[in-house]
Amino acid sequence: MASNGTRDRARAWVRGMVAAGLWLGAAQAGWTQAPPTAAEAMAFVEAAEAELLDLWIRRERAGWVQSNFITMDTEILAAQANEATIAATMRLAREATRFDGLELTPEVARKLALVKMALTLPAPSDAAARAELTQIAAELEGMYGRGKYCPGAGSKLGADCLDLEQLSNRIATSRDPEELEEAWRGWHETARPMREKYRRFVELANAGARELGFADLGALWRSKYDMPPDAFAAELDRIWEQVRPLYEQLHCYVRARLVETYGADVVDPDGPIRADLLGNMWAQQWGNVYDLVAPPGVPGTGYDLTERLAAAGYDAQKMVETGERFFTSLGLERLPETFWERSLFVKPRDREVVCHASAWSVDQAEDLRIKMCIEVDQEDFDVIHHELGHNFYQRAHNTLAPLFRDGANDGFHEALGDTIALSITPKYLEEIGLIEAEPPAEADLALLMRLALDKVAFLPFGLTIDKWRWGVFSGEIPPDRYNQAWWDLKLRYQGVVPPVARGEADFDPGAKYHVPGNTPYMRYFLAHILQFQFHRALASAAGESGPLHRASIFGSEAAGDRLEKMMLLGSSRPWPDALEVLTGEREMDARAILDYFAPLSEWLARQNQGRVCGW
Ligand code: X8Z
Ligand code: ZN
Repeated sequence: MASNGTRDRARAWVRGMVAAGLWLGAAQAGWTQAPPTAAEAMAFVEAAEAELLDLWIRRERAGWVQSNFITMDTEILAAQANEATIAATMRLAREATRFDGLELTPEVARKLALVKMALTLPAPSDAAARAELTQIAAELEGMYGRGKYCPGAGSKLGADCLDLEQLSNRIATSRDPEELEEAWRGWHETARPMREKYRRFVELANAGARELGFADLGALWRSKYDMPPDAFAAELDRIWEQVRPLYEQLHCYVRARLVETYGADVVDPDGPIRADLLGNMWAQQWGNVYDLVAPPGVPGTGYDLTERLAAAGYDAQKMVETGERFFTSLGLERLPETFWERSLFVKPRDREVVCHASAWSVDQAEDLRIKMCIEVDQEDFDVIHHELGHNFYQRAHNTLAPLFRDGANDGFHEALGDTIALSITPKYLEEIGLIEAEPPAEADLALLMRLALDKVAFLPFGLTIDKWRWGVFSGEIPPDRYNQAWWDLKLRYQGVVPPVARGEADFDPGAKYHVPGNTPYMRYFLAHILQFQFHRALASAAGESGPLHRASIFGSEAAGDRLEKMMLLGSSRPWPDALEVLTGEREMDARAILDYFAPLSEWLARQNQGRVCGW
């Protein structure tokens, strides 16, 4: 019998192995058997893929029903399906370490690596803790989807309770600072009850990440980019520094114009901008205030796409059909009939749904759908192309082995549809009869400004969400500083401030879908850089030689071929390979977006002469 000391040491060793994710128990680990072989690794991967595929499909079905019909029961069912997937993936990730150091084919090696970082939400192996975590995750998403603000007596927002779509419409169109402030505050109040749940969520998810051998959940998220996690973080900072001067010029100009509209009492001419004045609930895209900041003294774009869509009698269905037609014009197959039967295009009146737009590949093969509460406006016309981009990408990579049914990285997936939307140029709108004639060359500035308000303004926003989450996951941002740290980041990167005082009873991060929805966000920052690289390459493949903001790849099978070749790689290769197939380049590079906006950038610098920019 072993002495107490020996037993303690043995227990400590086992605990260490468990913590490092290396302890499988003697039988499972094949302790008593010969060392693992490459053939076993291949068999393991094959079995793992079959098991995961089945679990993913169950999870997608439960998730689809949950988001389309928010009730207590659907939340529980979705949580259970999620839990089963997480438990199996955690087990497979640990088992995969058995083959570490073996000489394997690149395909098997990549699949083993992908299994180890497949989860966005890892969970502790303790069954009760895992169930608690998935239940919280489902509840948080449900709380977001159900969120409503009920104004008090005498409110400018009226007497009825308002959902996010209604409040967002106020933020987009109202020019009354009091009304804007109330719509902003009202929505942000809905997130307060999420705070404690989120704190617990972080605790449990981190425990799961540690069981997989990661320092915390943020480290797991950063490991998915075919480079060391620290190198990825450094890459983001490098790209941000490339685009920061352009953003600061835009901020400076927009601020000056907002002072003209609202006065120096509302907008500090030298300071940050109030976040509710920029036309979007999160100040993430500013296109809705184009009318306030349009370049003066030069021809405008000559059209307002929202008005044109309405005037031409577009409804949700026609907007999606038009989007699909863009993709088929590139030579891609039409979406299956089931897409039209099973998608959700319009917000139902009789039940609660998660309106935040998403694209689904329910059976991980042909059953593609989008879920969206479409409104007939320019923003949703863009979002439709974004979501369809996911579906077309999914259909292409769903022909691969299950572990490769994904984007080259998540930024690629987010960039694809946006790339197509960059081709919604005047030339294209004329072609499909939404405008009568292309505006003259002098309207370029207006066109570039309209797009910069969405794409350039987004860049610092895209960075801050996960800068915040990475800090939260690592513990650098403790729960009693959640909200303060959030606004510190918004101020530093975006130069925006909340319209009303905030405190630690608030939980403003929860007012943005991806936080309660646990969707990593750096993908959108990457996408905003990549889509300009993609657009430049595809426009060239399509033989477009003019300025890129006038180029459209509509109807170009050459561009479609190039795109499809990239999509068909799924996640089977490191992303630089996929980037090379599409663009001939192997690095993410902000030059493309900077070149695209170069004429605007020069103009902004001239306008801002004599102004003190920054905040
Ligand atoms: O969440 C989305 C898509 C769904 S994947 C609608 N986007 C980000 C957001 O809305 O915050 C697209 C752009 C950024
Ligand atoms: Zn997306």
